This record gives sequence, structure tokens and C-alpha cells, in this order.
Amino acid sequence: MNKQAVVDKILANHHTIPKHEQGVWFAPANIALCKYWGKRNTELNLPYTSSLSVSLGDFGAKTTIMQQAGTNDTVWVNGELSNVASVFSKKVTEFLNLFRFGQNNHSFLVQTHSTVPIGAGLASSAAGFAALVGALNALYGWELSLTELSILARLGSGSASRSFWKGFVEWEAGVSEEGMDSIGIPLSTVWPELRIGLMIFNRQEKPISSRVAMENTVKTSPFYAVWPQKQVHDLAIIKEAILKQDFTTLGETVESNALSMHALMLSAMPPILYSEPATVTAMNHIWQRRQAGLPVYFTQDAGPNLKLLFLAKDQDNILKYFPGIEIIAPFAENENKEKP
Ligand code: 2P0
Repeated sequence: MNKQAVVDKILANHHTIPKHEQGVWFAPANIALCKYWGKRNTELNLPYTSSLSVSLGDFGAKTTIMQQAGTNDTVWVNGELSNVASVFSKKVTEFLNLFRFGQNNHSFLVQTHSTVPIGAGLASSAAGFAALVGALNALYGWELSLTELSILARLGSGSASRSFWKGFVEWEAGVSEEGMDSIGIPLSTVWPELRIGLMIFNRQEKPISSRVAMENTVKTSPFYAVWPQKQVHDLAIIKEAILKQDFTTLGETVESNALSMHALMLSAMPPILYSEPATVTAMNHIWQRRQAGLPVYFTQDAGPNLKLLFLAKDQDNILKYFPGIEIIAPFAENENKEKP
């Protein structure tokens, strides 16, 4: 089954002409605590393993979409017109091709405001595709469930399937070939004291996309065969730690999960190394502080930046030892829907 067949199946008997003048949607970015790394189906972004994330509250993408005359889509990002030849515009246009319903006399005007640095391993594609799908749903008046939106957004980017809810979200790998069971599912547990600190060393576009890196890892790492077992193990522990609000177990497992994913990449041929010298220096700093009694852990995605995990009670100390980091309270009231 290809992407179009999945879209057509979900949208059977739904409007193919916009019901409204425009559609607007905000989607939070999300950080995986238990990572997604490797696809059993690269066309549909179906993963080998389930993963689990926490959404970043107000950090994300707000997208407005409308139809316009002419055949070329127009994509604005943070107030700037994106070049039609850019990788970003091409990705958006290619994804929108799934939603043209054979009507080629118009195109889309897309305006996205992202509070997440694009391409810096901070899940910008997750928020971006989730917001785009949400905005299409609003434009056409489909009234799809968040689960259905999660399936559609996954076709754009796997991690986008987790960006439809606040707080903790599991993306169930599913077993079906067409992926209708490969969906985001929110966890009911809230953990208001949990904090994420963004340690950003580099905001540049990453040299190798996670898509390509994932494929190369699966194909060439001699250790990939043990990754699914590690994931099943870590996911169970992380879910229980969340349920019991056991921060030490959560932090230890999250950090180990991220480091194992990066170890897999290092064992690929050719090797993939997202860490930079600043990343390694920061890791050592975190481990030293932890040894000195500060409960702080990290996770790392497909980029050199780190995300710290800590609790609200330690915020002053965290800021003392890690000055300049951006702190996110994932369970705080989300104000984004009111923002322009
Ligand atoms: C994650 N990452 O679980 C993992 C951990 C990065 C490291 O999902 O190919 O943009 O579009 O499905 O979702 C980043 O990869 O990949 C990612 P595609 P995606 O968050």
C-alpha cells in the first residue's frame, strides 16, 4: 500500500472541497524519551518498535492553510517566503500532493510559525507535519479523530504521529501492513514537576537527515538486531517510571536509550556521528553534576543538541550549572492557541 492509498482510505466519504476559507492548527514539538529508530516500511514510516515522547507545550508549529489560484504552492516560514526549490518547500509540496484530489487548477498557501529551530534535531518535522495535517483537517472540515490525524501526519514524518497530544504519548508500532494500528496514544499520567532543558549548541541544518541515517543504521549496524529487544525493555520501564513518578529510573533509562541509539549509529557503515565536541563536554558536565548529587539526565536526538531532564525543585541549581538553557514545563497551561 502506498501513501495515497492510506490517505484515500481515511478520507473516503469526506469533503474534497474546502468547507472553510482557511484552516489553522497548532501542534507541539515532542521529544522522544524512548526513541524511534528504524522503519519496517519506509514508504509509510512504519517503525520496527514503539516509542514514547513528551510534548513540549508551547514549543511547536502553528500553521494556516488556504487554497489559492495557480499551480505552485506558496510556503511561508516565520514570515519569510520559502524558495520553491528549497528542501523544505519540496517536502511540503510533495506531502500536499496527497491532498489535491485530482484538482489541479489551484494550489495551497501555507504559513507556518515555528518556535522550534528547523533541522536542529529538535523535532521540527514532527510539529510541522502534525500542524499541516491539522490545518488541512480544519480547512476541509473533515472532523477526523486525533488518531486518524496521527496516521496521516506519520506519512509525512514518523515522529509527527506523537504530536497531537499534550504530555506523554506512546506511538504504537502496530503490526498491520497498511499501518492503521501504527498510531499515537496519549498516556493519562501527568507529571507537572517534570522539566526539559534545551541545550542548543548548533542550530544549523544537520549534515545527514534522520531518514537517511535511520535507513543506513538498519542496513549496516551489526547491532541493530538487538535494538527491538532493548526498546521493549526500556519502554516498559519508562512507562512504569512515569506511572510511579520515579524520576531516577526514568532519567537513567531515557539516557541509556538515547546513548544506545547513538551507539547503533556509530556502528553503522559509514558511521553516523551527530555529537560535536560541545555535546561530549556537556555530557561529562552532566555526569559530574549528577555524581555531585544533582538529579539531572539527558537525551539526544538526530543532532548535536542535548535535552536535559530534571524536576522543578532543582531548577535554580540547574540554571546555576547550565546557564542559558531554555526551560520547558511540558504540563503547563498551553497558551499557543491564543497567540497570533
Ligand atoms: C524520535 N527521531 O523518536 C527519533 C529519535 C530522531 C531521534 O523521529 O523519517 O523526522 O520523517 O519518519 O520522525 C526523527 O525522525 O523521521 C526522529 P522520518 P523523523 O523522535
